[in-house]
Amino acid sequence: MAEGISLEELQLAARNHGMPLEALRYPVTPVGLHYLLTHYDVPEVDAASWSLGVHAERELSLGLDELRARPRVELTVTMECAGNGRARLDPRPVSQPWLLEAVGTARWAGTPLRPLLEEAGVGEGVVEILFTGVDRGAEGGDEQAFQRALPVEEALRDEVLLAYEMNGAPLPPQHGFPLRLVVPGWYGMTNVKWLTEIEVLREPFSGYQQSWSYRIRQHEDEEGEPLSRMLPRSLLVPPGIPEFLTRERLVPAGEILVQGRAWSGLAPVASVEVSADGGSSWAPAELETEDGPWAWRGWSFRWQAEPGSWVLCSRARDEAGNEQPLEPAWNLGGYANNSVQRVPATVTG
Ligand SMILES: Nc1nc2c(c(=O)[nH]1)N[C@H]1C(S)=C(S)[C@@H](COP(=O)(O)O)O[C@H]1N2
Ligand SMILES: [Mo]
Repeated sequence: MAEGISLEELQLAARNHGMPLEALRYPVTPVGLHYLLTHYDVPEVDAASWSLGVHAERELSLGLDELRARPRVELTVTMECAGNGRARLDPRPVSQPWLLEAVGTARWAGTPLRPLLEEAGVGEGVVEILFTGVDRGAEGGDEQAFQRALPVEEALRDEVLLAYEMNGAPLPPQHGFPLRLVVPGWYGMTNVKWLTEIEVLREPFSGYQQSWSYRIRQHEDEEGEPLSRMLPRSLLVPPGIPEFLTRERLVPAGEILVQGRAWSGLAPVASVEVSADGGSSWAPAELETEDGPWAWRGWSFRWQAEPGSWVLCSRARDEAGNEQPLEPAWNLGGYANNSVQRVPATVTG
């Protein structure tokens, strides 16, 4: 039997909240319901004295007004923490103990990164672009700023944004005010909040969040594979009403419209299937129209709920043929557990 959640994990969980699954109803997650993950503290940033430094062939420094005066792009983007699903692994990797709710979709507005990098001149031999946040903390025994690098060809993709607005308002403090990176399709850690420096690198970045964290590996002495794009996942709005403590569902018998959303950072969602018997038998759900290539896709399923005990599940497959597994694959950091959601429900006659 897995060990209980420690007070240290609870301390992280109380700071970094998830999106309640009933908020899957909204195609764009209201800001306060979007999940939140901050490794250190939410920093205090004074927009008037803040600037973005770009260190490439040329050195640029831009204030918020200068960034806002550049071409503006809006994108609906689903973001999921790479640790989503971690708390279900056994043994449980000790970190933020997400169950399933570390996801949200926002309407991000900002200016594309690529023209700015081109103006600064990326130069020969550059392999990665490094992004540094204002926030600092200690992790793995070292004091550091939150930093992540992207391969240069990924950083130059058209959809990568320097975002200053979320859902039509300036970024709130907890989501990265005044500026954050948004890399559609990639797991959450890529989207550096409170962004203040961008730097070209001729060697791969070896900082903590790159060479130690966010890698799939079985042992500490293994280099492992870096995490990048979100694996396919589908979640459903738990139907009926919850029992307070267990959150198991009580559902009246009859036709129930089960609704959910599905996404994959690897390819468009191709199909979603639903099971009411814990994954023994599956039937196709109906897909809604999509809101661009980077947003989750709504789906629905008409369930003829008969009295008894059921376990509702849904699973997504993407156009590249990636499908959610029924059982999780364990790794040291507890990343990318996209195994299917299980929602126990009692149907009453
Ligand atoms: N500067 C900075 N950026 C950060 C983080 C952080 O702690 N500091 N957390 C990352 C992680 S792990 C995730 S999952 C996302 C969460 O974004 P959100 O809190 O806006 O949902 O931000 C990423 N960007
Ligand atoms: Mo994350």
